[in-house]
Amino acid sequence: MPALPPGQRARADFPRFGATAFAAFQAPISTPFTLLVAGDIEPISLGQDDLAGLERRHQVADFSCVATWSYRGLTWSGFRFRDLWEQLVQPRLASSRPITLAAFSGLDGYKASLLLGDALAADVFIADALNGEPLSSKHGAPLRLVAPAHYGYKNVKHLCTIEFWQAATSYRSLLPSVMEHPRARVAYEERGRILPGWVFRYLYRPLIGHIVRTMNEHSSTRS
Ligand SMILES: Nc1nc2c(c(=O)[nH]1)N[C@H]1C(S)=C(S)[C@@H](COP(=O)(O)O)O[C@H]1N2
Ligand SMILES: [Mo]
Repeated sequence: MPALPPGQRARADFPRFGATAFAAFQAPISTPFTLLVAGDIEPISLGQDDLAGLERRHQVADFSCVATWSYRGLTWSGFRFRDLWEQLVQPRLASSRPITLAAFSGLDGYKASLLLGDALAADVFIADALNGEPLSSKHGAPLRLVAPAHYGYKNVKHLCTIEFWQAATSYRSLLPSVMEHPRARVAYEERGRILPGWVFRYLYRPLIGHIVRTMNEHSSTRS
């Protein structure tokens, strides 16, 4: 197996992780979902049938959380974000001003953004299944963004809205801006802003145990 990206350490399990403010959130499972596409475009509401018109894809990828843990070899299934953009969004764009940013929101209120160019990479998925099973509440039901080249915090779970913005200034980060790097590429250790990437290793690593425990405490009734 290739070496892990800089500053990452392999974990033996794939924990539920994230912003502890949303730890109590329980995702709806097996209810029909809608994905709202909005921003500097005519809003579109996409249902299961609209996504089902896109080619289903599978990929195996490692997952790298900014807090320095990685879990290797997850098999995701779903749709390429690029296919959604090209087939369902781009044909409806009215303005000739280019979209530069895609902002993703989860049903729990979590948000993160990617530069549109980064989101159009072939390995950026809107996934609905993990390791052959429908996504669990723990790992992002009903849909989640999967962007393996970017830290976990860009991989929004419980995805319900995608906003396409012409200017990055339309997007306000939920995280303190020092914590949300515009690109957050794992290979370049773009963990956050202002401080060099490696500094965040030492700030985040001591928090992993507490975050995993907090998430687990809320997961006893969750699949
Ligand atoms: N909706 C939502 N998505 C989220 C988060 C969150 O708190 N809420 N946390 C992010 C972070 S920091 C990480 S590391 C991953 C964790 O994904 P996992 O719970 O499947 O391990 O989800 C990301 N996406
Ligand atoms: Mo993370």
